[in-house]
Amino acid sequence: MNEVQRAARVKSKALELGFGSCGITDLSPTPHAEELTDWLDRGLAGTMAYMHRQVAKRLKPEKIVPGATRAVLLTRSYYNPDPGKHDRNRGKIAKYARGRDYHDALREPLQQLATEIIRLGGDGTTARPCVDAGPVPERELAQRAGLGWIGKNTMLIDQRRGSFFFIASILTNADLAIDPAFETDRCGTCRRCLDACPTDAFLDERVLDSRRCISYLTIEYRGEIDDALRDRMDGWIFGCDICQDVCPWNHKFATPATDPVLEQDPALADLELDEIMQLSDADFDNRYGWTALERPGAQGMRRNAEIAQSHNCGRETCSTP
Ligand code: B12
Ligand code: SF4
Ligand code: SF4
Repeated sequence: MNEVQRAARVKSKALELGFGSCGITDLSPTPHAEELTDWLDRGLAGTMAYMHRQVAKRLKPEKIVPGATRAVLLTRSYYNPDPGKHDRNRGKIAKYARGRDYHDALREPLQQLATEIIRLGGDGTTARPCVDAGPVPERELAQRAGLGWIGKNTMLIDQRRGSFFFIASILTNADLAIDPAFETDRCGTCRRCLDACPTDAFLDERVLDSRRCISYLTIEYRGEIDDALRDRMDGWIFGCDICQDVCPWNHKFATPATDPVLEQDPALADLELDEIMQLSDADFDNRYGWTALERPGAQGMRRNAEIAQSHNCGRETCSTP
């Protein structure tokens, strides 16, 4: 079997395992080193110290797994429409977090694909799966592997499916043919995402100040949130989907996922604020420990719920009645 045939087998196995798309690229240094180092130097990663620690590997992805020469990039949709009008006694949860934690859910299908790559590669083949854990520059490698372009909202967008999907990767030394990069920018003159962000977190097209992003504030940031931002958090208590919800590519092409691996619980689309504020740490863990809400934990979610309860932004773009 040659490298082209092996790559074709890997892709058909990926689709069989429920991934929405699969592309292959090499691990040469990023051509966007400046974007990453500028972003870090300007402090736009906020308190995410791991982004600073991982910089050498993100710039040179060949350093992540010794001997690896290829990255197999995969996407998996989690899109499900929101449940109608938002009730201001409830806090909104981003679509990706309305089910089992995706790090756990995707482990099994990724491991199965890694096993297939090892089988196809033969003796001495290694294959290490990763999803949003570790220094893999996932969006950039996915764009290089032909899976989509980087939108002005910094998301990887697939012209057939929009952007509501996870990206995962497998780094391997198997000899696999690589795909052409997706070079076209399909955002055109649109700037809906930039205009819709309630906290003005985009400093420019494709430049996000995490310190202003609701996703960062509700999930990653541990301290007190500035008054100026609290009033603009639009009822979100975990993550934020606004810059994807307004994107025409999602309007046209995002279709509900029917994936048993990422099955969603509609009750997790929004949570009663009073209830979150009253839950003990142990009750919170029992109820939500299996979801991505575990990252901010009970304490972080109580803080977020309290902010949502006092929410009164009055902005035109605010979707909370
Ligand atoms: C840190 C991080 C965050 C931070 C910072 C986000 C950011 N925009 O950088 C915070 C906490 C804010 C965040 C929020 C979210 N995140 Co996040 N996050 C990450 C993480 C761990 C690293 C991203 C990163 O490297 N940022 C640094 C900046 C500088 O990199 P970048 O914007 O990706 O830009 C790179 C390339 O795009 C390229 N580049 C820059 N300009 C250009 C221009 C062109 C033309 C090209 C080709 C390339 C290019 O160079 C950069 C350097 O590599 C990745 C997982 C991973 N391991 O990579 C997930 C990841 C990006 N997040 C993801 C998701 C789902 C989200 C949220 C939607 C969650 C939510 N609903 O709340 C939001 C979206 C907010 C947004 N608009 O980005 C998904 C994105 C899937 C997709 N379709 O793109 C990822 C890939 C996780 C995953 N495995 O699925 N996230
Ligand atoms: S996720 Fe929300 S807060 Fe963050 S950049 Fe997008 S619209 Fe702005
Ligand atoms: S909303 Fe418009 S500018 Fe933003 S990512 Fe989508 S197409 Fe691009």
